[in-house]
Amino acid sequence: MQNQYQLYGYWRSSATWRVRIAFHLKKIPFEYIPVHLVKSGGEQNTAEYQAINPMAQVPTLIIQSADEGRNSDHRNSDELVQSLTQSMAIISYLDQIYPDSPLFPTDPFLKAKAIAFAEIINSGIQPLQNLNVLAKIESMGGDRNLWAKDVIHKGLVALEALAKSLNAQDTLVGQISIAEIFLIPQLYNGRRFQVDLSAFPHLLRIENHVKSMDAFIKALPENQIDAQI
Ligand SMILES: N[C@@H](CCC(=O)N[C@@H](CS)C(=O)NCC(=O)O)C(=O)O
Repeated sequence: MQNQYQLYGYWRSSATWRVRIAFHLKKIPFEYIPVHLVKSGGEQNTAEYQAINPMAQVPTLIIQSADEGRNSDHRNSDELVQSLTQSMAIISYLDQIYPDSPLFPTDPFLKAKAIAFAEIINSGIQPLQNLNVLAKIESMGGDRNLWAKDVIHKGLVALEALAKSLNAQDTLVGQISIAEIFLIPQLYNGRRFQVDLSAFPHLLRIENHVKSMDAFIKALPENQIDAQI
């Protein structure tokens, strides 16, 4: 089976960034297709894009496979074209298809802790500071930057407590996992919204450990073809 991957994303999207890290950790080739989230009201809001992602969000992964016999979104002769949304689902898929460099610990308890850590970000922080939420806060007369700073700070407090409880050293659970994949983009957003990160020594130690790794460098926003620095 020969898979070809197209990743629809945006350079500064933290959810896309997670998937880029996973691709690079696993050394899987992929094509990156920029979706500009801001220009002209946001390309994610076009009918064409919403046909592949009805939530009007990035990332979306398109999988072109020469394999036969699977459910597909549509079929071109002997080629299957499938799509996936949600960074956690995409990363979990890649991890099962490419089991080298596993991104989930095998120990059930540590696996659950790594997922909990990632989910604090995935469901407890990022959705509250997403672009469309900040625009809504602003349209209701609120201060978008203060709001984002507050929700990120609250989540990072919980992440630091979780890391401390595991006596985390260079990684959360003793290996690179979804915990680091979700953490690094969230710390970037913390800095963007002026959260004081000095109160989170365990998180900074983990960041310091992974930030010089090739996969994490390649996945950085500023290293993407659509980066606007
Ligand atoms: N839970 C989703 C989150 C996706 C998401 O929120 N994407 C943001 C960028 S990080 C987005 O596309 N925002 C567009 C908008 O708010 O209009 C995932 O992990 O893939």
